[in-house]
Amino acid sequence: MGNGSSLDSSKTIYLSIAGKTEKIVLSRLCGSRDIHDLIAQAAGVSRYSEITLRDSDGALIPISPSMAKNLPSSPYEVTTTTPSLANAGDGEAFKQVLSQVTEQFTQSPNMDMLRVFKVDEMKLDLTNRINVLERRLELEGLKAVEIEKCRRDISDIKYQILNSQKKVIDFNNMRPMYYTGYYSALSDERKISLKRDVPLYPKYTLSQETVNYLKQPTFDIWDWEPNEMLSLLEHMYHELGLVTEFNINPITLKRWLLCVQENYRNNPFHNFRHCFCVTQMMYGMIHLCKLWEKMSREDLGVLLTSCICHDLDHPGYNNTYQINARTELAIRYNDISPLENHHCAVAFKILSNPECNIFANTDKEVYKRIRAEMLVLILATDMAKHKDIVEKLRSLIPNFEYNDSDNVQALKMVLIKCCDISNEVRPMEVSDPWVDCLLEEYFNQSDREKMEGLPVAPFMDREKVTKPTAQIGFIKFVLIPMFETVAQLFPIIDKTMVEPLRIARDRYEHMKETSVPNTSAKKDE
Ligand code: 0WF
Ligand code: ZN
Repeated sequence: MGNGSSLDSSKTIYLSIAGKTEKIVLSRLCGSRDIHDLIAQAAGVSRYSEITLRDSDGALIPISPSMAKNLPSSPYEVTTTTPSLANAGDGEAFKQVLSQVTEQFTQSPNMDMLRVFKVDEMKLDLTNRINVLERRLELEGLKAVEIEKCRRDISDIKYQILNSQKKVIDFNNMRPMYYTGYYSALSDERKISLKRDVPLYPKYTLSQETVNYLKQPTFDIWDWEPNEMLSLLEHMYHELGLVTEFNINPITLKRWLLCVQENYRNNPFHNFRHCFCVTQMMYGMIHLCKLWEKMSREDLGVLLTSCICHDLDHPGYNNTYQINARTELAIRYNDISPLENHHCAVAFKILSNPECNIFANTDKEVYKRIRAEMLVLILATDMAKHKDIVEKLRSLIPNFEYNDSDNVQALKMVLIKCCDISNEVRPMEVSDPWVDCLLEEYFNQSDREKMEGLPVAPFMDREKVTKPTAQIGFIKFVLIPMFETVAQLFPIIDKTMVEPLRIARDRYEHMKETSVPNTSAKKDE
């Protein structure tokens, strides 16, 4: 165990860090960057810090594998400089951001116990998110453009936290804190790299009861943890015969699902649970309508896969925001369905990785068809096209032909749209929290729009919208007419989906009539 003998594979260097002597052991394989990182670690600073070493005479010691060994009695003096947030994704700078935003909470004078509890929860959440970003910066090393993206993500988190302060007041007791997924807000390149591998995704044995329940629109999507949702999605592919149809390697299916999950962000609404919810509703509709009697397995695969991918990497701010704020997405897609185009792009980026490509074993022509169909279906989820898409199907119904691919495509477009906005079809206990989640996301957006001087839609404005007002018009004029159209082709939909919508509409109307507006309550006092 010599210190740097030529026969040794390691070399010990002594450092003086803030008056304390520390030692690092360098393997023969260490490069300059590794040594730099080791010193940074010993000094407790980010790897992006600049580090200077000097010997006892004050001479600079270059950090390199050939740096001279030293003795504990003459350690190298370490000085570090932390780059600013503007030019690097430094851990210290992130911590500054964290302390700034957490200060906002502690300065509030009227904090009751519940609020303190919720604020602590949110602080923890913020800390976790920042840790994830920090860890990625540390582990992966980022290019300037990625650091910039991370900075924007942190700014997004700041907005969310600032707005959640109001949320605590608005949404106390309205919904339990659900785990909404893994926070991922990284650049396109790193998004597709899978962070967890398949062995980390446990195998669940699904009971017959669960398997049957999964086919119902009444399925409680809140009951399941992220890994369980993955297993349920995996089950759907096997059960519908899609694994056989597309000759999917079962491990690839698992990997793909994991990768998809990691590419949903932890938004209040547009998160992996929403993806699961939409896909489960599609699975339910496939069974309710016995769609395999009318469509090919390939169609079913396209429907299910489009649902799973339809909101990939949703940033939590809608197309109107993207366009008005002139975001990168709006610029990239020339204001044309920027989000939906992005969801498609991320979906096919994931599939471009052979390890995650569930369609890798299909013929070129089949893949081409699947891709074209998925693009059509995911793009159809842009609500700006709602009227045209529903009217198109309505016009085809009198002469509907299942062997006409244009007719079937029009139906598939409406089916994915139905599933995407179908929360109110579900029992009240299941649908109700979704409204809170969506309003939370909307309020985040409108608060941001106000701060940035952008136009604000009234249905997103916390000063103007209530749950009944948000839902009544949406159920009456958007949901019921669309589901009634589908019910013309599949009468079972009337009892199983339209009827629950009518009940939800009546419930919200009753809620509206019986709720006392805040302003009049104040006047009466
Ligand atoms: C809150 C309400 C609303 N309610 C829902 O149940 C639901 C499901 N999906 N979505 C929903 N929106 C949206 C997520 C992204 C697109 C669709 N919104 C609808 C809005 C308030 O009010 C209206 C009502 C009619 C027409 C336009 C907006
Ligand atoms: Zn969606």
